[in-house]
Amino acid sequence: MNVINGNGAKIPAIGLGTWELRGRACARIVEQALRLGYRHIDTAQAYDNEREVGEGLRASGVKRDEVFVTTKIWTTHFAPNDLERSAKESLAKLRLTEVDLLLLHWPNPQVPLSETLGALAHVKQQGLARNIGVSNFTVALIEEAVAACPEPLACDQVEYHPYLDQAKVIEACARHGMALVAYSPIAKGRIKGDRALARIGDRYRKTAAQVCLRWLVQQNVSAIPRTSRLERLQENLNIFDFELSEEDMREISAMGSASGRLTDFGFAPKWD
Ligand code: 1BO
Repeated sequence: MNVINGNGAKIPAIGLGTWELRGRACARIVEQALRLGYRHIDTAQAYDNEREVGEGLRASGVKRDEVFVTTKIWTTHFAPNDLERSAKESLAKLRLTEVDLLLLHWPNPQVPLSETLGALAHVKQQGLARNIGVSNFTVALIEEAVAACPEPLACDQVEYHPYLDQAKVIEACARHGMALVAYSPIAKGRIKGDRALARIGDRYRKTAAQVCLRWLVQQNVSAIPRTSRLERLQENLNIFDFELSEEDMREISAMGSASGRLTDFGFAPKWD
């Protein structure tokens, strides 16, 4: 599988997102994904499924060091001592000795960012996370984080799909050697009915969702589509045997705007 490099972290280009997957269904889809060839699983404390992600990982029989596992610390655990304690709690739930990537899930202006990043770096220095990074950070927050963090940041994980223009965040990540990881990469399923993407896909015998994922990967973005269906798992993985033309890439990029965001909360930062 292709990998995306984020300050030395080798992040598989396609991963399984697990937001809103719970219980047995979550464990089963993680197991199936790994059996199909996925090598990147994304979870978070807030998803309430770290235990099941760990179960799926063990049930798959795939060796631990072949899988890239990401989890994220929730914002209420950003005070330094609490961050370390809650990272250990995540590892206990996953039944892992370390994760491949540990992220701050959302910015939290209530706790000084430098203190939170110091604690995150310390977790890495103890060997509990191979890489660290951030999620839902704007350009200004990326700049602040890079300046304050004693360790390199591997990525910013943000919502990104053809309907949302993220050019500024992509540029900031590239400037600092960070990867961009895209959540909701097929816009919560809306891409599947997109006629322009389906028309492009016809030329390559690919679906609209495959065109969309390919468009992300060709920009050096890692994408973590979520699905609970086996046939979709396979579809989302079959994007490495074709290449979109520059014209197709441009046409898809032109679909994005600032108003295409699907995930927003009262506690979100002021987006770029
Ligand atoms: C609250 C979850 C957003 C995507 O990780």
